Amino acid sequence: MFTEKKQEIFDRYEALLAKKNEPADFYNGIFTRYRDPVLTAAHVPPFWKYDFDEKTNPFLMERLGVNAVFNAGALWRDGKFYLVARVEGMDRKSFFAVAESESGVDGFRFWDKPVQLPDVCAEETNVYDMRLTEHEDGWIYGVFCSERKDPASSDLSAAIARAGIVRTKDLKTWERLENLQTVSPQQRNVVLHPEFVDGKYAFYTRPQDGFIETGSGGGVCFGLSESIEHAKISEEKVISPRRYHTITESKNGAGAVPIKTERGWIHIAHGVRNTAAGLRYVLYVFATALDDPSRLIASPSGYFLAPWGEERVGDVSNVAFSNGAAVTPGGDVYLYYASSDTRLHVAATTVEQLVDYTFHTPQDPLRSADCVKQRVALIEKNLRLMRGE
Ligand code: BGC
Ligand code: BMA
Repeated sequence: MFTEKKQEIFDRYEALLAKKNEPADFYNGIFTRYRDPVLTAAHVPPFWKYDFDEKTNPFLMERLGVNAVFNAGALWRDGKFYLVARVEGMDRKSFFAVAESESGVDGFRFWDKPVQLPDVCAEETNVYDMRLTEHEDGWIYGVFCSERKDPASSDLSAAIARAGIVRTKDLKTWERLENLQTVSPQQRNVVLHPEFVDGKYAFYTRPQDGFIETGSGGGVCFGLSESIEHAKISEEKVISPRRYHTITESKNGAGAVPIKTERGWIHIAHGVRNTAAGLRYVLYVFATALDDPSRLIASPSGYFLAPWGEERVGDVSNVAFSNGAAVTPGGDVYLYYASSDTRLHVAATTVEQLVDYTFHTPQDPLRSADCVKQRVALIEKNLRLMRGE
């Protein structure tokens, strides 16, 4: 019974990993969605959850369950796709784990053990959302959110979020550096730019006043640091502002490491609005200049990707979130996005399509009257074409 059950657990796990993924029944010309998520709690190796010793676990119970696998940093290297996913135990704590695949859309298998970051701070309670930056200095950096309880507050859910920084050459050995220092007391969604800017390390930040509320935080910012070992930014400039009655009204934050194209750096970020049903997270795109990555040069209107169908439902429903995209030398882009803080999906596109989307999607005119004018112009053009004029 024990042996059979154990065999069944492994068979089911191997069958899941062997399952081929297919494009979903969805079209927008911008990206291809895939039918199945690329990582879920079921992709976690059984030996991370069960105790396979019949003496200590006669009922073959899960002893350390996994709740969800989502928000992942991503990298393409030497023909393979690597994800550093956020794995969340049933105890609500998350940790990082590397999964690799040949195709980028299926077959993601976790390495035998999760990442064990150097434990440098007793107060650090939770870590999540690592962005992987292959920097021109030769290191792969992981910038993630390091969270602790706010000691100054009696509210049990009051926390302080900071940007933790680690580096590695092989995703196996990780060196922990000092947390990023900024003027703002809270930082989440910090991303390291892959190139030096004026000889300095450049970061995208998201200053905020409170743990959840951005308060005076104006949006996604850009800042420079002399050092990466003691990263410190004294000036943050807003590059993608939050705006009234748009998808970024409540907050926004950098997502994937910006993608370098001939037209500019393309950023895939997230925007949040508040609703009667809670926060709604969607992904949006903007571009900054190659000669000055802090200068906004394109801002396509509205969202790029929003939760769709079953993606809408999960632990934190109505959330699409991304902190990683893998770009191949041939210009294919695999954007990894999580739905509702529960599972990880892929959207496939190309650099060429992203450039077209970014630079040819009209901007948000910010008012209904102008939006309808914008749409009627498109309709009239199409009607003329359809009439053969
Ligand atoms: C959670 C994150 C969430 C953040 C803000 C953290 O405690 O782990 O998933 O983004 O709170 O709500
Ligand atoms: C955040 C992020 C994510 C999460 C999202 C929705 O602020 O940092 O970890 O996916 O909220 O809960």
